[in-house]
Amino acid sequence: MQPFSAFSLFREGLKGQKGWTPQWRTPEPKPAYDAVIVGGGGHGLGAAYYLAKEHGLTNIALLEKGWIGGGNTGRNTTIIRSNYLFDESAALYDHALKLWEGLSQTLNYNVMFSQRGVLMLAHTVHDVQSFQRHIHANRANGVDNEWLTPQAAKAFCPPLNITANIRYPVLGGALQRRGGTARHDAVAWGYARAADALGVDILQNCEVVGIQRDINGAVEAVETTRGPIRTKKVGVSAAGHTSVVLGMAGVRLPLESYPLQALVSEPIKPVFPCVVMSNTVHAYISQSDKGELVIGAGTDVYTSYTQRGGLHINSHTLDAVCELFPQFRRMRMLRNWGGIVDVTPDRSPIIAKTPVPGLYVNCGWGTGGFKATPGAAHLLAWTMAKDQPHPINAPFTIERFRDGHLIDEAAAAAVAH
Ligand code: FAD
Ligand code: PYC
Repeated sequence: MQPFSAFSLFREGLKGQKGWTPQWRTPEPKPAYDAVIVGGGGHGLGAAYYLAKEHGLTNIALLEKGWIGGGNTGRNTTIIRSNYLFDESAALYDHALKLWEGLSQTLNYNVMFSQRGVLMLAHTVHDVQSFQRHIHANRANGVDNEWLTPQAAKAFCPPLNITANIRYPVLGGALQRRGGTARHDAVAWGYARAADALGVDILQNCEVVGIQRDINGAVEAVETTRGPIRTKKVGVSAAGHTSVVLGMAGVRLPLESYPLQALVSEPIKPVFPCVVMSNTVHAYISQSDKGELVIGAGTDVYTSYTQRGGLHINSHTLDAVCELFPQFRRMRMLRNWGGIVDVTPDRSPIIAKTPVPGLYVNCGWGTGGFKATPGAAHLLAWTMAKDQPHPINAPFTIERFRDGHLIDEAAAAAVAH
């Protein structure tokens, strides 16, 4: 309520008279930033970078509640591939893979992208048929993928056990040679350094705790643990916590958050030349440049926001790894950890405008968004800058869950959901 005075009555009385301008009124405060990104993982940092680099919006703040790269970006097993079944997904993930191919040059920072090949093992007739379907669909979309016999799989990955009398014998595998790994936290640092050089303000230890909307419902500010920040454009890229942040603006999303775990062995000399994934026995493994075997486990069966998970999940994964690679039985685990992934009903992401003007979201990458980092970032920046999606992310809307236009990629995901 405005204070009531003779002066305010006089001012109100003048209103409506022709040519009157309320010069003495406090002008609406200017937004402090042209855009704010919530979340300092690879996706958020990359979006800030592309907004500045490709769309000329350099007055940007990126707000991270912890430290940059401390979320899933620094916790994942770094597998990069684009061998997805449906046209929409293949286009999305291959867009990302093409950006990965030039990323170290683009950022002038070595993200250690290594195209050592991703081999997905088939253990049942169903696996064989499903992977061959993927191979045909991928090739039709211009995405590389090829079938390997068990012998060819072993030649590609010598530690692989292809004896026929094991519980889940290897019947062959689908190999994407352009797939591989990258150094996960270097991706966060590379984007952060490049964004910073373009003038982006990166604020760590700055949690977003509210989103303010104006009288028309559009975004006008974010509230943070370090005070309010005025802005008319907010992009949320807060994996695992997206529904919490979007809830601050009254937007409900069909997301569930689960812990997903990984672990590494003690470091050893190079023994493992590629990435191997097996849905059926549930194991995925590669070797980092530091020498550790990087092993991914499954999601917990309960929703949770804890950055750890049940120990039995790791123990099942280790059983599977030891069946496929018996020589690793004597290895010791160095450390394990978890991250929180948010999952949509069709296991495909959302990169879209929201019903709130000025609010954009990138989420729902579940267990597989590291590979998408440059692509997701690039498309979120595009969508924010132009207030409309790029043709590649146009199908990945929130409304698809209402309208039934699902992109049901569950079959292509390589980890249990
Ligand atoms: P994050 O890196 O999690 O960044 C989001 C940031 O938002 C966090 O830093 C968080 O602190 C911040 N935040 C949250 N709430 C707020 C708030 N209110 N205010 C401010 N900041 C906030 N994907 C693959 O493609 N290949 C893999 O091999 C793979 N393996 C995985 C293994 C594990 C164990 C896990 C956990 C995930 C794996 N993923 C994998 C998935 C992948 O890690 C994620 O999809 C991807 O890293 C998401 O990146 P991001 O930048 O969106 O999220
Ligand atoms: O999506 O490829 C993937 C993946 C591997 C491990 C976790 N996600």
